[in-house]
Amino acid sequence: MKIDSFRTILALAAGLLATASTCGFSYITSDSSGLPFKWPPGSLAILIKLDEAGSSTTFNAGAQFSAQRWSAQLGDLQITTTTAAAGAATDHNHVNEMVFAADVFGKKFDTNVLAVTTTWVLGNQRTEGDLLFNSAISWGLYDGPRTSSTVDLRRVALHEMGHLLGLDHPDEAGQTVSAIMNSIVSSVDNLTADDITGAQNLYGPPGGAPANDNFASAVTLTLTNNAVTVTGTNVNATKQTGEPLHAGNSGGRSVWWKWTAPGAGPVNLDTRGSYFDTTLAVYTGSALTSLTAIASNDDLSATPHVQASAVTFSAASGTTYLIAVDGFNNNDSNGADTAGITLNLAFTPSGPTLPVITTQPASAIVTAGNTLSFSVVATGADSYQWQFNGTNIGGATSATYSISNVILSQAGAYRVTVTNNVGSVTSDNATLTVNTPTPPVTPPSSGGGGGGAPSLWFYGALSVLALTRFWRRR
Ligand SMILES: [Ca+2]
Ligand SMILES: [Ca+2]
Ligand SMILES: [Ca+2]
Ligand SMILES: [Ca+2]
Ligand SMILES: [Zn+2]
Repeated sequence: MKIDSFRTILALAAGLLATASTCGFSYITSDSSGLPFKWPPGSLAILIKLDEAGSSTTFNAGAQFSAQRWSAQLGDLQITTTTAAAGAATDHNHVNEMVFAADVFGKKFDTNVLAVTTTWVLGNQRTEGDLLFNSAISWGLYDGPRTSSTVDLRRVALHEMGHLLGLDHPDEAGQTVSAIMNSIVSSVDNLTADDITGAQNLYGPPGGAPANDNFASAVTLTLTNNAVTVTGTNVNATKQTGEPLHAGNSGGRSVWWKWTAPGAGPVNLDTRGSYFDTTLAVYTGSALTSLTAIASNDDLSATPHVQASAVTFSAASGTTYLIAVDGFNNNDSNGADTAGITLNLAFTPSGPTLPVITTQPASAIVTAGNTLSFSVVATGADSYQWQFNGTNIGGATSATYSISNVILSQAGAYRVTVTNNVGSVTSDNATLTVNTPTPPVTPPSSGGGGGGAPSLWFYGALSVLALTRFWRRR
């Protein structure tokens, strides 16, 4: 059990209202795994018991408002609330309660403490939290600058719910940011960008599955100086039919990256910095159901227990590696663990390497008669050859290929092969779409007549993306 306090020291409040300049969120972490404690996906139910039966106070509604503000920012967790007449909370009864209390389950509130959140955990998983608001404080409900007469319950509820979610005090972690999660109540009356980023690292942003949920949507890793660190999330990700078990674990919420080795040499790949118990696996192959396993890992260390994953493998020049990151699934009915991912890849080429395309050519839509250019950015490139529908284009041997006075027949797939003395790599296809004026269509006939033909057509300005057309009849 961890007891956490929210202190009020008015004399210091103004000096702490610095503008956010760095990300300062921090977490309540497990001593054994170092990972944040968090709730599994789904609903986090809080029983709010702040208003006396028959009283006219509206603290329950204020706390519900705060719960809604958090829920609106989260991807796979929603705080749900029910209310009941004011009463005591019970420690370790598997009900998350929010109450006014004269003490913390028999222990006195420390001096100046407004509220306390007590929590229980099992492994990395939070199982209960009670939010105890000091009944000796004069509480109110208001926005804006805090006053000396009453303390706004809504902002304190936001703060304590942040603890329930897993956030700690950034100011006590040595950071200077504007945050509802700072340890001293201030004029901050709503969630700040820092609070939201901190919570979304644990529960993901609102929305559906991440863009790289499916194997076919693996995101390409682009290395700089032979290394890259990317971030992502497996919140709301899924497992596809036929998908292999990554690191031998059932998982269930995988996301994918891919990387084409520009040369031969050892690769170090890990998920250090992720916010949950990951699994990691590397494959070759083009179809999800017929992949060849190259390397996989669940926990990179048993003692000390590090639940991030790490693999090393020997890359072959020109081979594309598919990288899956999933959450460890301990089959407790909550599915695979989820949260923000950090993926680190470092490559040590043992010899010269192929060119590396760092910016792929982009698809374009143009109107006939206009000019367009396709460009590629590649490191280690000696020469370029552009292709149209798979056939070399004469003279198109620079990093940029321009077409002036585009005609309809030039619509199609463009790509570029980039070559050096080790070999060649070919870019992704970029699609050229050519717009032309739409031919006239027969307008609706009037009355019972025999199809009145249009007398006059006007074509509005043709732009790259929009075609505006007007017509009228005599
Ligand atoms: Ca309880
Ligand atoms: Ca997936
Ligand atoms: Ca793990
Ligand atoms: Ca689990
Ligand atoms: Zn606090």
